[in-house]
Amino acid sequence: AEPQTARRGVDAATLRADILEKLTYNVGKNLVAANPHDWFVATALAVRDRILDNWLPQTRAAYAAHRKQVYYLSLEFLIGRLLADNVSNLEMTEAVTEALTSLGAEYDAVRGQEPDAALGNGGLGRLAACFMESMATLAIPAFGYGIRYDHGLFRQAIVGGVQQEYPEDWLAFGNPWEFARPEIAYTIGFGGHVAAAENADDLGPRVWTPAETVDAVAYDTPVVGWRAAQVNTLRLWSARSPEILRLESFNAGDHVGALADRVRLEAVSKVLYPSDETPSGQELRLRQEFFFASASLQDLVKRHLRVYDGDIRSLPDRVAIQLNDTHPAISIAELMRIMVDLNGVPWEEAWDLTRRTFSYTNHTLLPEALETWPVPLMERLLPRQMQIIYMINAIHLDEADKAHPHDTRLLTSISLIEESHGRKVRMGHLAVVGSHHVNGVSALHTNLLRKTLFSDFDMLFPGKIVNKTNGITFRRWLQQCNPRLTALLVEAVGPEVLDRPDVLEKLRPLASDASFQTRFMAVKRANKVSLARVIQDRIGVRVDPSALFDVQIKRIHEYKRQLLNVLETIALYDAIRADPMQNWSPRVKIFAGKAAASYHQAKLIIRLANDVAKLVNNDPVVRGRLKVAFLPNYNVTLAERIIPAADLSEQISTAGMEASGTGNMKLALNGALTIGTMDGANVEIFDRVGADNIFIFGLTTEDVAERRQHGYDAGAVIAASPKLSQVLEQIEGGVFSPDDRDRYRPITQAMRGGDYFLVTADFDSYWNTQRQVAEVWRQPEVWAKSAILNTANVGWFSADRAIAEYAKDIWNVPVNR
Ligand code: DL6
Repeated sequence: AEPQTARRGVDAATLRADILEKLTYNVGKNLVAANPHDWFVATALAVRDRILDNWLPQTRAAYAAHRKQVYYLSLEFLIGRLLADNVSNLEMTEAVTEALTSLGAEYDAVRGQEPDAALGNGGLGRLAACFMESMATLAIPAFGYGIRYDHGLFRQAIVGGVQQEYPEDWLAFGNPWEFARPEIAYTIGFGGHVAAAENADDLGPRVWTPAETVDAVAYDTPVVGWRAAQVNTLRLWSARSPEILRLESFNAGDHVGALADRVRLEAVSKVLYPSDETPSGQELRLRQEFFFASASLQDLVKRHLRVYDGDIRSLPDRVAIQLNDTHPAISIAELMRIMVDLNGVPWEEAWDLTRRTFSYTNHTLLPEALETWPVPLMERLLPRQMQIIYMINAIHLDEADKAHPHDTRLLTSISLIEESHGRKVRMGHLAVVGSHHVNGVSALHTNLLRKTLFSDFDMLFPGKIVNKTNGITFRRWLQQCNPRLTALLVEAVGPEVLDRPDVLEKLRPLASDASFQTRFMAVKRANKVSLARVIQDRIGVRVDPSALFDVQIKRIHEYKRQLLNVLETIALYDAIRADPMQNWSPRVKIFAGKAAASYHQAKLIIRLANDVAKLVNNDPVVRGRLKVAFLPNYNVTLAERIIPAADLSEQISTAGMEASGTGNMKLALNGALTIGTMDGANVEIFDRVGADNIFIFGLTTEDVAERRQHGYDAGAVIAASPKLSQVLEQIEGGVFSPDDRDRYRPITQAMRGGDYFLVTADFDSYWNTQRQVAEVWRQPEVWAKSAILNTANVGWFSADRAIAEYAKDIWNVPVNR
């Protein structure tokens, strides 16, 4: 047996000694010189030692016991800060707090020093982070694989109402959680040519000689499950040029040229989501996808061959690979190459093994988000993978043709190659064909997948498309972000609630209990006071914590319809000004979110929200009744401040367009009532909290389809709505942009034109429902009861439930809880 190292103590005194030691010997500072960031690093390193005590033996034990491994491939992991996550999951919060206090430091301040790791854009990336934590909690041996971007999602500043993007620099002061593994590196090829071995048939192996290569180097971050159930690994790849510099050029005086190749090759892991609007940006994106897919597959296949004595045929029994969206879908062709070309597996068998190994999650029906790659680009950059895709497609179409002869419509629809607007590879189709299961992320979304986007595949492969409604980790989105509510819940229903979300249901009878209502709303009030301070500090707007906090926090996108909310804000402003003495429910409209740098319409919506805020917040007539706050630089950390303080959760997307949403779950869990359309997971939230505890409005998915099909007449709808007409006229008249009347013309033109997102169609319904919200807000007991019932009824949206479903229905791995 291997000698065991002594496990580190987790009491405050031992931690104190260790933090001091780390400060001295790792950070190189003493007590006098230490700044708050030094304390963060020293604390993180001391905590990391405790993680290692579990991580190394558990990882080894999983291999030794031949437990099936899950590999979660994702181009995004929106991790946020890790200190509180790790400390809390190791159950060391009190000890760390005490240790730091005894050293004259404060835990909250130390936590505040950690950069927010934003290796993702939004819901998809945050889901990946929640799922990693849940897999560790359920003791499923798992690796997350992604890219270690030097620069994550841009930092957003709002200057004069306008979004400005600045590079984010999370690694500037190092990253105490990760372990660089320069010895774990794989060669990733691009371009070049392909040669057939002698006598090889169409399906036989080929020899690919890439034109250039870059190395993928591993950086490992441990992922700690709740109560340290298991520690898994997030392995992120960083690009390293095989050649450090061209010494010859350097010595000849060409200092920049000597480094040029290196800079170009290493650009692969520089930035999250480079713009894909220019041809070069697009190529870089494809390089990123192949880079991390190939590195991850080489790594996991190597591990598999080592653990299972070189038996690649057992891969599907021992390994489940989940493709998070189509970004890693090229893995399907790459695994085929690894099997056929590098391991001598015959094509048919390799294809069977591949399909039994992969499964794919679809996160969107939006056409612009469905990845396709121009065939010429693929042929140039990934020539062997493209040959494999052609072959997969030929066999796939042949089989379909045999089952459904003479159906050219079907063949065109299911082909991996789109032929109509320049030939393109459809990555979604590759993912469907190469996976044993495909899942949508809410019941509605999955039904739409089956009925629309993938209807022909659903017919060809019945049962392949399944639903796995998203979930969120309650450790971060309740226990850590809302300690006040967590303490109240533990007191009310018992500490089991920390392990079993269904225990939340015990709150139901307390929902009508006056004294519990008072305590629940006192927690909410305290959280609102904290948020009011954040708002004051960040944007200098004073808000009253007794007002209704009406929150819309998410990426800015036309389909998410922040615009609808802004238009309603203007209408409310008009109504208050017209009759200030009416019994208005004071309200604070809180917005936060980033728009893609090149998405002009979304950036214009941000500007409008800020222009409206400027006018409203400075108008004495509406003082005490309405405030508008746009909080800049929305990220995981800011979400953790806003969500516990929200009264109303805005989930108002055009029906059929939001695949699921997960912010809706976080807000409901923290006692916010939802105002929303019947879209994404709102439908399932409605089912669970009940019609009395949610505000539903607007067109249904069917209504939306019908309007779009038969031509929607926005003009007539606007004309029939005096409120909406007035709002649009005000915007057009320059009320919110006196210096530039035309500023918002693209927005009003979109409204008066086709209004694809049907903002105008839903306006009156939304307005009326907001008045119902105000009516309920005026009855504090009714509101409190609903808020409690929201928390009580959304335990099902735990990521543990979602992961348990994936484990049972898709991955075929046991869960340990
Ligand atoms: O499944 C996670 C998340 C959903 O909750 C959102 O509704 C959905 O919009 C988002 N999808 C994407 C897809 N983008 N691309 N590609 O981010 O996924």
